[in-house]
Amino acid sequence: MTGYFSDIPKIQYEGPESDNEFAFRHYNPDEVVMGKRMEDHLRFAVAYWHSFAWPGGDPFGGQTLERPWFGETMEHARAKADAAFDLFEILGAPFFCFHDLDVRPEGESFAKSCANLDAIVDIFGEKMEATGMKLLWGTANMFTHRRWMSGAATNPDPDVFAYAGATLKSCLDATHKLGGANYVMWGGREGYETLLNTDLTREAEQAGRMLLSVVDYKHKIGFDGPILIEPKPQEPSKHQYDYDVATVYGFLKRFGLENEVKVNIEQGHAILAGHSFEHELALAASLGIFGSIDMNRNDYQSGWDTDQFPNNVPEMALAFYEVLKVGGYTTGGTNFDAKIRRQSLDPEDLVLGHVGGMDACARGLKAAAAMLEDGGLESMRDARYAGWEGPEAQKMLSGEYGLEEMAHYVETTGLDPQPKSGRQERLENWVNKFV
Ligand code: XUL
Ligand code: CO
Repeated sequence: MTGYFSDIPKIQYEGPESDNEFAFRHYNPDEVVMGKRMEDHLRFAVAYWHSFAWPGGDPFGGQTLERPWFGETMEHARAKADAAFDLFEILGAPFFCFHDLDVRPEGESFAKSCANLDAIVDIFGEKMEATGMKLLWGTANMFTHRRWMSGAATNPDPDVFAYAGATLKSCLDATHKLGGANYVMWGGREGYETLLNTDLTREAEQAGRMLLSVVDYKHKIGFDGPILIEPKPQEPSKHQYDYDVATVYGFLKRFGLENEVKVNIEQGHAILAGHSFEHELALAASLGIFGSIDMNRNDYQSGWDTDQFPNNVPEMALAFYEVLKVGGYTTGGTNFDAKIRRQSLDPEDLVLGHVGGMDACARGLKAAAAMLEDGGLESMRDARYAGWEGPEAQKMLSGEYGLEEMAHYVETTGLDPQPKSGRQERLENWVNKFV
């Protein structure tokens, strides 16, 4: 331990009755849920940016947090890595995630920035070897520096497009070298502020071309994790192109990438897009593109991305219900793209934010497993669609019956369909038995 977290013990599972705030009450890594250890189900990851690089700013005020590793030198970056791996160890989270900019200082040139990243990657490699930590995903920050203000791949300036390609290459290389399980692309500036200066057609072609190049390069270097796109409707762009799961799927189909690229779904982004989290998860599962989760709660009133640690167990239960239904994560995991509040100044706050989030997810997972094992929801849903098993229904579905045949069927049988209850209250009460 380097000192920053040295007063904080390693968090252990003590069970629901424990009064120890530095203990898990529900997250018990070895407990078996539906045939799999909880740790292997949940695959928790700590996000480097919020926990180690975020200074506590909001749209109206700057830095509130003070950390000994804040600063733009390699020495600071090494101290940050030491503190980060201390936190990983305290939490016992098996994975972490990072952007290039979170972990290394920006150099005076692109080559210098790459050299800084390489040096940190070597340090990460040693620390991962020593601790058993794994990388859930790496990514490029192509939204903070002013060069990205008009987009990265969708920039009107081809030089920025080139710089984005070079940046993506360096971050894919770093992720590959560290054995990352996935590579994420979130395009915060891939969108626009005003249509008055924006050529939508060109920008979509550019985004598609860049994604094709990323997929080509991934195969070339033998990176076998999936590329994940993280949808978000807006912020910082007024309109972001990767609006939601449905929009991303349309984009992937357009460029023939629907079998190559999946999605990283963030709870808060789903809310901003006007969806429920479980809608986005269920849709991704249904389209065969579910990849991973950024598990941070959004404030329902604020209208912007508050990135809070999850603590709403019923919401977690419905989310993990979808995850379990699709067979669980493969390469994906539960990344806390979550930050403490800007008034939460102490090292304990950072630890307890994660502890609470991990416990909320564990409770959600256990409730979801109990719901699935009970099977009540699925049988009630199946019953609702049971009519589709009938011979005429099958002919309509297969296309054997077109509109004329349907008209003939209705006329000859004198059909008069009667509405049936959707039973929502009954279903909500059923869910409440488990949470
Ligand atoms: C921004 C966001 C990002 C991505 C990675 O809202 O969620 O942190 O997860 O770039
Ligand atoms: Co995110």
